[in-house]
Amino acid sequence: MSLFEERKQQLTDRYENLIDRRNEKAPFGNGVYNRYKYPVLTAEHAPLIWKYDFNPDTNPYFSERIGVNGVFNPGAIQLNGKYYLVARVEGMDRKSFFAVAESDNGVDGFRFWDRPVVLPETDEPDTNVYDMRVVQHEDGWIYGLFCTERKDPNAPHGDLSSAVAQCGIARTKDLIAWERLADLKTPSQQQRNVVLHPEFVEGKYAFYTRPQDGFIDTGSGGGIGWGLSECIENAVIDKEIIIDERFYHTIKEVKNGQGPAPIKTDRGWLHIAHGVRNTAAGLRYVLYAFLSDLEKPYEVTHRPGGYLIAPEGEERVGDVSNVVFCNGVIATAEGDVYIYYASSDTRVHVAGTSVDRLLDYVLNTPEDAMRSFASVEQRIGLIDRNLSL
Ligand code: M1P
Repeated sequence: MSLFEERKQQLTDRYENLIDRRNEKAPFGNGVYNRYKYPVLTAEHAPLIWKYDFNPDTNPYFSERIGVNGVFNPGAIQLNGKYYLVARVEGMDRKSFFAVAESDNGVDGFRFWDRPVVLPETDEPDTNVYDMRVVQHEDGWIYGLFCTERKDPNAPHGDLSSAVAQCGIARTKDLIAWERLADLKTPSQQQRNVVLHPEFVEGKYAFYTRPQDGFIDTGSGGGIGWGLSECIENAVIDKEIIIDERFYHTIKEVKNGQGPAPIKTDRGWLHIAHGVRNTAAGLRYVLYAFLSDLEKPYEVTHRPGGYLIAPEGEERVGDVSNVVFCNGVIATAEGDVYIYYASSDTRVHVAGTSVDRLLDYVLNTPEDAMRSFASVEQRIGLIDRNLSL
């Protein structure tokens, strides 16, 4: 057997074993959710035909030609009983693109479709696109809202890092053919983590936003915002309000952002978001949850204190360490919930829970007490109630 054939066979076997590997719930858990043992998507899940030239004449060593660096931050949707992740795939050239991976059960067997998403550009080409929030809107379209990043045209000469982030919008019926719409316009200089609410509010398209002054720093951007637009084809938000503020000495002191579109429940809209604080070792990203009013999704009714998911074990290490990030969740008709979260901008994991368990969490977890003394009082209250049983 030639070197080409031998390597091709070995790599194909390894790839198929990875895709076929069954996942299993990690033991214990905290009662709110269960992590699964294996990541559901990694760079190794990228199909070999994306990376290798399969022609022995032009690739006698069966060498990788166009590598993949990471697979993370996927949007998620269930269609016709199948589970789809629209993942952020980052090539070794640092460019991200979107690709759809499909699974029968939502926890393992995710296999990428042969071709990545071909996302049309606007008149102003994107340098980089990432973090798509996929939402089935009541208007009948599936929308993908994502960050489009371009070099800052006003950056001083020699500054090659300043960039402008805005919200790109595309829509599809089948995750295959995507129509690109105009980028969202808002009062803020920059936007990231923009999410479309699945229903009209006051007859308008409703958006969760994250205004920010700079590309990395939110600056005066106060937290998760909210705004309405008359139309989606040329969406414009004239008035942006902050509905979930970031706060001193909390898990969302430096910045925060809406995760996926919220889940509709009979008690309100269930949100998963990320919060960021600074440390001597750099930024730390965790996930948190909150509940908002059914009729007025911009009014937060319950804010459990602290985080829902923080990076653990191997999740803590990667290209951007100490990060968990979620922009994809699937709530099934049976009430099961799959939270797809990426760790350290490198790989994708799943945690399983249910609408009931998440509601129990948001309704019964006390709010952040904001001070050590009050926090001890909160905990002693719990201890005393337990000791008196
Ligand atoms: O590197 C961590 C995350 O940083 C950004 O999120 P945010 O704008 O909230 O800081 C995004 O680039 C995200 O993709 C990334 O995971």
